[in-house]
Amino acid sequence: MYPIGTPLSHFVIQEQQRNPGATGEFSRLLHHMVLGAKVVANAVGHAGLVDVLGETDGENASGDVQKKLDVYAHDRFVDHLLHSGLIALMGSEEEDHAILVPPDLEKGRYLVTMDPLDGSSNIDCNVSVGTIFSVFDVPDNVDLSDNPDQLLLRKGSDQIAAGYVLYGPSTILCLTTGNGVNAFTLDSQVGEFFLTHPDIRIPERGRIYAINEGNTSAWERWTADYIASLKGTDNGCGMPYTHRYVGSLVADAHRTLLYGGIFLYPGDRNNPRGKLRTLYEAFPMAFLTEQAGGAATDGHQRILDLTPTELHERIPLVLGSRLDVEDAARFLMEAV
Ligand code: P6P
Repeated sequence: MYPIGTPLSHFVIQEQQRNPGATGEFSRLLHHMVLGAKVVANAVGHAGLVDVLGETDGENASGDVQKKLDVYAHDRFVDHLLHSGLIALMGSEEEDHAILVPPDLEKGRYLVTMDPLDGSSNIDCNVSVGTIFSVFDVPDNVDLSDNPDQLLLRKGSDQIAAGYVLYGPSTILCLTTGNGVNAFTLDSQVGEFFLTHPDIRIPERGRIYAINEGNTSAWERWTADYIASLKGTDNGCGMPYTHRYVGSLVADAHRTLLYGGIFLYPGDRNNPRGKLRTLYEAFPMAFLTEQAGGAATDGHQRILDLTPTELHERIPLVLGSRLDVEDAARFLMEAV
């Protein structure tokens, strides 16, 4: 375990040295991702002062109205990552199709999928928002120009790294490369992230549940019964859970990772596939949660065992403390 205060740059190099075959390319990729995060953190922090609030007249592939900061964040991350010379292809919530590396830029071996700014409905009222990303190795012997969207449709367990940046009271980068989860806090005066949450382990059970109660009337029976159990004493804690819901996946997932409990965005009668996207929301959050000792399913199956069939596919998401996710699964199985 690394000592609190370890600079991210030291952590990345020392992790690289732990992997004999490491070429240093992933370390360089992370550097470009982190540079994008610092630039976006600065913009988010000044959103009220410069003209990046409000909506554009565009929509993304999922039909969400694009906020100016959505597009700004997308443009910054795409620019920094494509100029790294380490990218084969990118996928973004803000782009209908795979993003190809322009012919004048060097290509690399990594696929990056991301939600450049998640929670954008919260931006204009100064509630925490975040960036979510996954990294995959490009498969061998593929023609990147041959159906690039299809190349991004990887299995969740193929991720080699995943992380999020939470733009909140402080800016926190939470990262896994498959050897546990570590979180770093940005010292904006120094311009560097420093380790503040080494080796995060999610409690085996928590006492907080997060779900949009506004969807109660559309919930499937199992969801209604499970949530009702959390409000009473007939549950794993023997007492009522607390409800917390930010409406920004990164904020809700970060709290769940640190405090334990469960986050649910299940399918319901209005939206059988729920709302969250498989590739750049569920996959990275599932990888991080499992690496911290928790669990993540679509209600039935382990998220990381799944492979999306289209770039912006939606999926129900249940993630958090292992025992809480198991309890929810029992309600679902009993309802089948
Ligand atoms: P609802 C934000 O728009 C987002 O994509 C996630 O960050 C968040 O978990 C979810 O949607 C909130 O959706 O329907 O509860 O507002």
